[in-house]
Amino acid sequence: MFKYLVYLPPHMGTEDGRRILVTGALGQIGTELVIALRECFGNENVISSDITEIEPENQSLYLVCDVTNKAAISSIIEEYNIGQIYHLAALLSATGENNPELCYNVNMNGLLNVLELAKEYNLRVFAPSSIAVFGPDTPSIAPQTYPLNPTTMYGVTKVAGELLSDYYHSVHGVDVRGLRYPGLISWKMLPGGGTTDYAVEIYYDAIRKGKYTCFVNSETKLPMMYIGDAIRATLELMAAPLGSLSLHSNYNLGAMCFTVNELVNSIRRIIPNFEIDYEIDHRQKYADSWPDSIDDTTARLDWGWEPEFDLEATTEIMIENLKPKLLNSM
Ligand code: NAD
Ligand code: AKB
Repeated sequence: MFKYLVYLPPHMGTEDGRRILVTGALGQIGTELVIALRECFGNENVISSDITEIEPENQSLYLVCDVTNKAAISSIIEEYNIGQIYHLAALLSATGENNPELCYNVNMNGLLNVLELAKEYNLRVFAPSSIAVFGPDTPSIAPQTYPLNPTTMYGVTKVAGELLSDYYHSVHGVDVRGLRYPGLISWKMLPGGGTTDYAVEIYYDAIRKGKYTCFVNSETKLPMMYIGDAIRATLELMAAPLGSLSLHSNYNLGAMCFTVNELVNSIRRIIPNFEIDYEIDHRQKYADSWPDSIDDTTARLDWGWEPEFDLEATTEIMIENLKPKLLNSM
């Protein structure tokens, strides 16, 4: 059971009776966040949206919405009486570096549209950031406050997104909150084109083939988190009283950090014959520009953040859930 339910009883509806819109809801986080939000606030109160058309049988409370189209978001807000947006639509680091212009357009103009509409319709907003805000000059344990000099377009949009969100909070009073998520590990949906994707793909290939070819080297160490912790952190931050927050859009959020080698060893405890080899590509450079670990003291002090899943627990959950899913589909 998620801890946030302690102070968010299920199916209570939202505080102001207006609905929640999730953008980018078909992605790695959205897939699980929509389920959790519906558990908390009731199915009918959570509208999921993304840029893709989906099968008719899955269309209930799903809308196609391109976040670069402000009028499209606006008409959903009006028609469905929206009071909060969890704004997940984005291009991640690897996809973003393949198409930096599109990355800038979706990540910046999408957020600007959401914040402008939040000002107009008095909406609360969750707008996630990332460990990708940090650059190669950051110490290996990234402090909460440090000069942000990212070297990817994705990182540039995340830094600018934090600043833009803080601007809308301080100048227009918009209640916008965000977390610097680490790389997220989940089994319901594959990640959508990031650098930390190896930490998910490895479990899929360990189960399907007993072998994984990794695109970053064995000593690559990054901050990571199991999706259950990330979803709970999101809901806990959004439930925290505004007055308790010393930051808004840029909370460092940590859980665990490990090298690829350590990840391989944790998988070998369950799949002893698991093999790994390496074909390093451009994503090594992005990984090397990010910190090994992240100091999340401010999140712990302000709203009581505490992670639950370590590497061993994550590996157990991943293999336990992926095994039936993958082996049944082979
Ligand atoms: P994802 O790539 O899995 O999902 C993003 C979704 O956005 C996709 O379903 C995609 O179709 C959609 N999208 C793309 N362009 C769109 C547009 N123009 N309009 C509407 N939808 C569009 O990403 P995710 O992992 O779910 O990430 C969600 C948020 O969390 C992003 O802001 C990301 O930067 C942040 N984040 C994720 C991670 C992670 O490891 N997953 C880590 C740090 C931060
Ligand atoms: C990526 O690798 O791009 C994301 C992130 C850490 O923001 N998973």
